Amino acid sequence: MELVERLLNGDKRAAAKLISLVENEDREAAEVLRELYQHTGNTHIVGITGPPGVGKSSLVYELTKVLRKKGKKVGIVAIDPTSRFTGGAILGDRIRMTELSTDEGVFMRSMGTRGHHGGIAKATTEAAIVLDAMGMDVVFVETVGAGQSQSMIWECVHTSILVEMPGMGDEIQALKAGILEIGDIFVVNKGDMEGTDQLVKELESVAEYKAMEQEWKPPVHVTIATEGKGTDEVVSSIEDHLEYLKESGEYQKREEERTKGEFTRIVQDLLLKKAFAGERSKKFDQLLKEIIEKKTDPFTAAEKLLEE
Ligand SMILES: Nc1nc2c(ncn2[C@@H]2O[C@H](COP(=O)(O)OP(=O)(O)OP(=O)(O)O)[C@@H](O)[C@H]2O)c(=O)[nH]1
Ligand SMILES: [Mg+2]
Repeated sequence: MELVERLLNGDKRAAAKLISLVENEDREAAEVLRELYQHTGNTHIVGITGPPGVGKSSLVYELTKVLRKKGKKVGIVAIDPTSRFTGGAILGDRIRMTELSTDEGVFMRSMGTRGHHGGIAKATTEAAIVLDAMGMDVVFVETVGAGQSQSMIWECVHTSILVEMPGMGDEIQALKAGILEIGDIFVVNKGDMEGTDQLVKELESVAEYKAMEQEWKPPVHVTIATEGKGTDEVVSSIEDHLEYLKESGEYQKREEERTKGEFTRIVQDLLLKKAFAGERSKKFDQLLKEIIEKKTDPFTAAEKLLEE
């Protein structure tokens, strides 16, 4: 396929087109991903998550600038769990996108998930395949952290960065309450705001706690993304983390987990498609009617649907 050829040569327009195909679940998409898969495995996938408005996009923009100075090629995917055309922050993203879009070594893209089940994981994985095949050294995946979706992203990346800002006490409570597995690097952005020191202390205690269970102790960084402050240090930690992953054998483990998640999702997708394909879609409607009329229950009906 010509598009694939062009992508493998680093053509950004081809990348944009291919991601659209994938995003729209175009018929060609599966074929494209199949072809690209063998060209993947060289990208460092870095997830950036945190509450709305903490400065994730601003931070990614600055981190990208630092990486570009080091000669690294960077892919950026902002994944919006709801509608990607709403909200003021998107406008900001757009402006930055135009600034970066003239750089041949940067590819930036927003993706919607249309509320699909597992949409974030799917979008992340598929965009990463395209950008990896394209030869990007680092791919940032920005997602808004909100409970479930926040933890899902960790399964699809090598390194995860949790961004917080001062004055978000509830978030830390949530961290302490049990989502401790997330975050290889902690960033307190908006370090120009009051409450920074307190938040750093709290995150450091979370990091200490994590260090009791694992070899890697998450570093805590303070940044002011809007002024490009503290971003060199974050980039160093991103590089350190990759080195740690590779030296400890953890990289291989994460790749296996990532692959397992990906494979599982593809099988689920396929099963779901099959459940609704052809004659089955009629059978589905018929069974649904029976469930509604209380002639059967959804558990029995589901088994019946997938029987043959
Ligand atoms: N004071 C201050 N403001 C910042 C800093 N970083 C970002 N901002 C501002 O915070 C607002 C949100 O920044 P974004 O980078 O869009 O934040 P985001 O986390 O990507 O937001 P969503 O994608 O909507 O969740 C913008 O108005 C930024 O200019 C900072 O370090 N200090
Ligand atoms: Mg953003």
